[in-house]
Amino acid sequence: MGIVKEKFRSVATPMADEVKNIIKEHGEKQLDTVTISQAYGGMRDIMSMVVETSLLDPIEGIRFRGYSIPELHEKLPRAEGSTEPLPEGIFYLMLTGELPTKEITTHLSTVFAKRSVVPKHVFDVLDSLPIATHPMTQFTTAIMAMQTESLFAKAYRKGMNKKDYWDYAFEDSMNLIARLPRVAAYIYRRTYKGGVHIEPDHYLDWGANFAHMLGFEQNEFHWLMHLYLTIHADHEGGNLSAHTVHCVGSGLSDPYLAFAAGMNALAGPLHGLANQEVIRWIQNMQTELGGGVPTKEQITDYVNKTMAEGKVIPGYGHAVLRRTDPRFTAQMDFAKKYMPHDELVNIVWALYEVVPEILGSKGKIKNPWPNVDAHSGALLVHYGLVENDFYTVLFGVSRALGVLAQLCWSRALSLPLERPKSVTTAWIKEFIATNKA
Ligand code: HAX
Repeated sequence: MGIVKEKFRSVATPMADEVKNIIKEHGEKQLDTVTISQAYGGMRDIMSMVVETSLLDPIEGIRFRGYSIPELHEKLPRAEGSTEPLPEGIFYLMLTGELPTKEITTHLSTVFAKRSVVPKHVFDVLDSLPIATHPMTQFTTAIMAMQTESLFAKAYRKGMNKKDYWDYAFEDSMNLIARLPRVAAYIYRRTYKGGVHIEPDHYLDWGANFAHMLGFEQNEFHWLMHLYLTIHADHEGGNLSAHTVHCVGSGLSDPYLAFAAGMNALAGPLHGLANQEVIRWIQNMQTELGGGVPTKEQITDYVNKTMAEGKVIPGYGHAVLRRTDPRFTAQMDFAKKYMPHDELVNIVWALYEVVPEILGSKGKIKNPWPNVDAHSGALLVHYGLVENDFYTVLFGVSRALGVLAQLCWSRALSLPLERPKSVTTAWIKEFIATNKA
């Protein structure tokens, strides 16, 4: 170990123990408006942001502008023949607060199609990356390359009135949403399909055209995309990707820069990358057990082994939710309708019967129930989208709908630069000592 690294290790290791003790002994002490444990603990439960698009209840789950997922399943317009809501509809709802008519979602599909041309240099930048580059890295790189198109940045440079921020944020957001499926499909085809690309079909809606450009033509897969792109769109403002977009956008970085930052956040395995991790974890379990749907005992052993190795069980747990994620249930309902006998789907269901009890018995995990990522991969594998490294890109395309709708609101409401207060551990120790005195 180099001398600087050794020095760092020698100060950081004991401090990690010291911090654990501070939290254990003084965690509930109030530091100004929050407790010591909240200041160290990822700011859980601190109500300090206003975000219009959706609201998360720990028990009920997400509501988009007041509507739960089952309600939206009923009320949002659908494509002809589809059983699932159109993602254009949830975007309109989050942006305006009102449920759209079918005419409005059709209008939005057309608007997105018209705005969907991606400049050639974005593809050139992608083509310059090694094929093995993770698709999320390709995705954020492409979004950054597209920033040359930002109307917000151009207008700011010319000298823009504050009152016009929302207008340019809106134009950039619409263009980004329109172009992301093309970019994501390009990444998929260059990475896994030998660079054989598929031209868009502008007669299709936004989600179905995305499925088409990926290379999936079955109606059922198009409907799955409608569902997938709708339910992944937003999860109130504090989740890591939404919060990152909000935070970066608050400095008036344009929507391309802010969204790319959020996508880097989504690429973390405790957040959006969990969807790829779930499938890998299940497939490793199957390899170890020699295939088939595992028994309750086998699942228990595999969960215990994973945790003994100091790893998390992907797809389980949540920072806010305290029950089964309704986004998990929505996907389960889809699977019951279209693929009840699929083996991987049945493994996901077997895990759902067993894992919460095991995690609950550990005593420290606040939410032992499955989240959105526990189910999504199995549905994609069923239709042949087996390249799990790509799954978080699908999530990212959907997440654009929520975070960019909110970015328009943030500029319309003139929300200021985000700048919370931080303190040091030395400051906290002094605070505790002074408080005792
Ligand atoms: N497996 C094993 N241990 C878990 C766990 C899981 N699924 N979930 C929580 N824990 C552990 C935590 O690591 C923590 O351990 P330490 O005290 O040793 O640090 C302890 O239980 C308490 O954690 P918590 O308060 O219950 O959960 P957090 O709010 O800190 O974390 C996470 C929430 C989602 C990050 C966590 O549950 C997790 O790591 N889950 C697995 C990864 C995952 O599925 N992420 C996707 C979440 C949904 C999402 O954002 N999708 O994009």
